Amino acid sequence: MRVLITGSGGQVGLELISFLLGRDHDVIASDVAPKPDACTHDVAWEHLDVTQPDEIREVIERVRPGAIYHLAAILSARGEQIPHVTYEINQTGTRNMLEACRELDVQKFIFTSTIAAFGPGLPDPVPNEVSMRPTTMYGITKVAGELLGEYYRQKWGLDFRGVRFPGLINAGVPGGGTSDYALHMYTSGMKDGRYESFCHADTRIPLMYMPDAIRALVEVAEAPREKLRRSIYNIAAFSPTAGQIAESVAQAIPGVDLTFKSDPLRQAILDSWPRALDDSAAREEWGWRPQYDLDGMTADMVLQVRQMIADGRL
Ligand code: AKB
Repeated sequence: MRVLITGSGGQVGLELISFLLGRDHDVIASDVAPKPDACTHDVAWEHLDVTQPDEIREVIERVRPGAIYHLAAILSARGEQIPHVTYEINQTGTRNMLEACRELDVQKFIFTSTIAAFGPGLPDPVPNEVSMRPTTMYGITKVAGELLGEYYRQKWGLDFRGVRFPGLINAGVPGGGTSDYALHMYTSGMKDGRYESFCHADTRIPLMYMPDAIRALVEVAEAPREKLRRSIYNIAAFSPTAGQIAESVAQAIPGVDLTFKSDPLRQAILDSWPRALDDSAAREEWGWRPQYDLDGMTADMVLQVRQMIADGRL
């Protein structure tokens, strides 16, 4: 099946392209930005601004995807700097994409939601279905995207499905998230020998290594519809404190200097998110299982980041 990916140049998009091409999918990448050097694949790359309905229709009519992975979004920390732009891209952009699918008869829409869609004061771990009252523009637009997609599914039969990602870690350049402190402990820790996290050492949020996240997204996309009793699934891997991540990194990179200095704005965002997610629905309905724990991720990250530094990519 031909798949169209929006927001292909981001942290998730570049990894999703590699994964899908490796499985012989017919992939059309798209982004508002040109193909970045980090994308070394020979993949079709369309200019696509999700705030522009005419442009969306033109691309979809031409490439005729059977499914769309909708990744285009501004993340939480960046989103608080530019909330109005975030609303346009995340909220209006998602509506535009869903509407184009309805008009042009695209069958399947895969949505990436997030732990940021939840708000404070919830049970630990947070169940799949719970009252969602996020405090960031990013979180608000992701809840709205979940609800809107569900509406298109019920009213017009669009096969809408997706996952709520934890904070994602990979050997790459992050894009404005509040969970990025975890990634920087590895990348800056190895490149510069030090990193000061912008949160307290006891900050704890759900995290996941990117290979698990990409596999989850493709597994939910390809699960038989009759197995799915809902549209959006919590997925979980591990929930270490920031201090525990620092310990894991320090064991793998002796001498690295990892310190903590909380930034009030980003700390407040992190404190509003779940400590852990209950992913039993994903496990039961489509067999989700993470493969990486914290130390497994650290072992692989160290190899990946070392290679990036050696190649001059970091
Ligand atoms: C962010 O930090 O905004 C994202 C997320 C948790 O969705 N990584």
